[in-house]
Amino acid sequence: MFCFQCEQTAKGQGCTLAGICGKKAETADLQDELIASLIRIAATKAPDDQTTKAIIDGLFTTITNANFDNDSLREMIGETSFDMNRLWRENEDIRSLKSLILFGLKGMAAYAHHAWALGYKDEAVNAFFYEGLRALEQALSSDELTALALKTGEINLKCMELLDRANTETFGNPAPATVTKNIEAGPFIVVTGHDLRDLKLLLEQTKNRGVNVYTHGEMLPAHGYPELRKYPHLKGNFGTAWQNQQKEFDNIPAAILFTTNCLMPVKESYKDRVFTTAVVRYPECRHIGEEKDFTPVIEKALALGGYAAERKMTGINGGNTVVTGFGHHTVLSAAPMVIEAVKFGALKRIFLVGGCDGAKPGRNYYTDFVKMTPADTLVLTLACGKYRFNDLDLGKIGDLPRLLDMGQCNDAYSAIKVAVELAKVFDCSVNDLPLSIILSWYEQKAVCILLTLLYLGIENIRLGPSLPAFVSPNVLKVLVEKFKIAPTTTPEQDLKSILG
Ligand code: SF4
Ligand code: SF3
Repeated sequence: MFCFQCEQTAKGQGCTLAGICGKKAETADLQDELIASLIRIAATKAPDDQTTKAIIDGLFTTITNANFDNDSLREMIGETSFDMNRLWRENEDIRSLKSLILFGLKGMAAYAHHAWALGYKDEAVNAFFYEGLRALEQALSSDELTALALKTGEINLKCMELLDRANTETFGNPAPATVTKNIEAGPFIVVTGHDLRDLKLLLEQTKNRGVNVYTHGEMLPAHGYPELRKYPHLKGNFGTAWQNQQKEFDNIPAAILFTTNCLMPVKESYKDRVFTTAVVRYPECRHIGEEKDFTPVIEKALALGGYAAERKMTGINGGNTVVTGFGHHTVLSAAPMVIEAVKFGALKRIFLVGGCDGAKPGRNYYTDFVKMTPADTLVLTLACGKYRFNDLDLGKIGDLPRLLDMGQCNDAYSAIKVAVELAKVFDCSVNDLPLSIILSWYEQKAVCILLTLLYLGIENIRLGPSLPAFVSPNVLKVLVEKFKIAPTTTPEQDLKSILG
């Protein structure tokens, strides 16, 4: 096996014997074979809905922490004519650029999958899956591949916009919501991942069943959407970020439904209560198919019975509630206030501290960074990295909370929209705004988002906690020279250089 697609890759170089994520060598090889078969499909088949969906779901399946089940992978693999090892042994710059494209496609496939589930598709997005995959087996120059990597970012912007439209037209515009970390007595289901449609279906099916539903991880922003928050049995948010699940799910008296990554190797103490759906699979864990009949999940929750009494729970900093629901609609409606605050000096800078959380040490950077931001600054956040600090009370500027959770990783679209609108108001470019972007990356969705930011020409992004192993020294040189990307250092040093 060879895999270096995520941030926790072995020795910062590549997993070769087994994945640090728990992925076995055989699974990694099967995932590569699946990608090879998708490349062939892209090169030989005429695009139609069925083929496109197979490509999207195939790519999404190979994302970090989603599918550990060899049997299901074997079922998805078609004919191949390309060996992925050829790519892994390529000249390091070509390999680096093709990896950026492939991993970006994987991340984008996740977003296309969620939009598709709600009936939203986009021709340009769909066509690019074919174009991008075909490029992986073609002899292209560094310049051609760099252009294609940026095009991946361009198309991903369309894809995130599509998903934003799908989510907001289906579930309404998110509005601020204060969400409890406490768990009430009685049966409950914890639902995690990014798929809002799965949550909606589960909420419908648990109506009047005496089962409460709690979000986990990237499902937290669901509490902001009117068509989801209207269910009284959608109670609160369980636990913290994905990398703590083996501890937090240990012996949990509830059923857990995974709608997407990040799934960690499932421990015996809760294996019987983990359910997967869509592209997530784990050997021996029950899978809910496309009919989305969640009866087994509900029955499991009822049988386990939940806690006997209410459990007071907190986030990692001891806070008892978290706030979410600051999508572009809400933030832009507060724009006049933000503009006033900037003009009168009450607001000096906006930080976007967003991205994935992860298991490797060094991620306290993000907690410390947010804690150190001065009182006359705003902190926008999104994705699962926010669990490092989202239970902190940062106070307010006027009526606006200083910490604004914009949603899931795909809601990077919201952040981009807000930045572009502010730039218009101040009649400057996004790079001239008092805005600093501090990204944390872990898996491939962060890759497609980074490519989108680069496509938009956004400079001075700080990227951590470490740089991707698949970025070769020459490619890094381009990123640094052209986009002024910088690795994160220490919170003190980075804040000092940003604030001057
Ligand atoms: Fe290693 Fe990450 Fe690949 Fe897992 S997904 S095998 S940890 S690089
Ligand atoms: Fe998190 Fe896995 Fe990336 Fe959607 S859930 S951001 S890591």
